[in-house]
Amino acid sequence: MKIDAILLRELHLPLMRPFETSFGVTRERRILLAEIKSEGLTGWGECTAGEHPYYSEESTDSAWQVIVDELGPMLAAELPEHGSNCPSIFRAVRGNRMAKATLENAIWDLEAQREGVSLSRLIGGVRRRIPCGVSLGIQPTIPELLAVIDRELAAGYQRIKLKCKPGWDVEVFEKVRNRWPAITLSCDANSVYRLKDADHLANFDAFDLLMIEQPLWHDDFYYHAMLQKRLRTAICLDESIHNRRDAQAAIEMESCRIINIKLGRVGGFSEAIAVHNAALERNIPVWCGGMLESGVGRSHNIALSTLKNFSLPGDVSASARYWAEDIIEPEVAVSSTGEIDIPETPGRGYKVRTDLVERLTTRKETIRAVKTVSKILRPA
Ligand code: OSB
Ligand code: MG
Repeated sequence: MKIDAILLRELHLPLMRPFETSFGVTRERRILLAEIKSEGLTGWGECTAGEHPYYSEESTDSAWQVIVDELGPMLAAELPEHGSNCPSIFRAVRGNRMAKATLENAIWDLEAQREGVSLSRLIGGVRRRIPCGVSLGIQPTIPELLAVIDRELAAGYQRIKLKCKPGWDVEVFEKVRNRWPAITLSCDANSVYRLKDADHLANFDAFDLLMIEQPLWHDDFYYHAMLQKRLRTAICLDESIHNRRDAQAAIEMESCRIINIKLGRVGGFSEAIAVHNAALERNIPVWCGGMLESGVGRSHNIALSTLKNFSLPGDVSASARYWAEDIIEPEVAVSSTGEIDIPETPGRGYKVRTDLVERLTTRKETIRAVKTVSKILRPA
């Protein structure tokens, strides 16, 4: 396909509620959207980098620079036939996976539209609906958390994940389990504990958690393997897994029994599918993580979640949990049984509300093979 233009934009979207993790609080997202035009079609991608390089080394600003100066021009100079051509087009650039995924996922969207199939079908998805969970940030008080859980369970969500940190863990799990002995419950530490906390982490075993996500260092397999030997609860890796080799190594070392797959963290659909397949071959279940995406990134997550081995509920939930108004239509809705129906229309299956996107845009840049044209619309 001939790339006619790549348009990169930044949008500011306030979250319905602040989202607190062990690494900080997010109140507003700065979202980058890539719009790739080819032969009359438009493919969309979203960058999942955070506003600060806290979850990973990337940030909104680092991704902007790498896309505008490096990846965009590389892609615009090529004639990719498939989304799967992107990793080799971007090979000269090390890391910067979220920046790469922004463009690669838009090419997959374009490819699905050109083939007249849904993105789910294009990647070999087998599910017509996917099970959904929610990720609940650290709350000011335990009663407030219990009220939030009450609401999410009433909405139908199949799994509750609690962000945790020292001082917001065992006591919280105890109160939640006392109130709901049978719900599927998990936790996510975002790398806040150390191996010296192993005895403390072993206390989590009392609460029958489905998993504990990324308890130790963001770049570690070895100490997670040591920790896993001391826990009955399954460890799930998120931050540590960047590609298929990481997944293979972590599984062989028994660093985890479950893997969270995020499109941005692994660099796009090609590698996400490779990680999925590596886990499937070794009987390790996977689920789709979230990065507080707008509807564009969410629609990619929904398609990814239809692959066979996505057997656990993901952090893929309804638009209305995040945004007063999402930038897609229809918005992502979750049924009373906690499921999302997979759209069957060509591409991602959700239209982008281009007027709204245009109104929310704070900067945009058109990237061509040779030169770029920059426009600052209004100060951030
Ligand atoms: O670790 O899964 C995580 C959000 C930002 C950064 C990291 C994580 C998260 C979430 C949110 O847990 C999941 C969602 O999008 O609802
Ligand atoms: Mg996580």
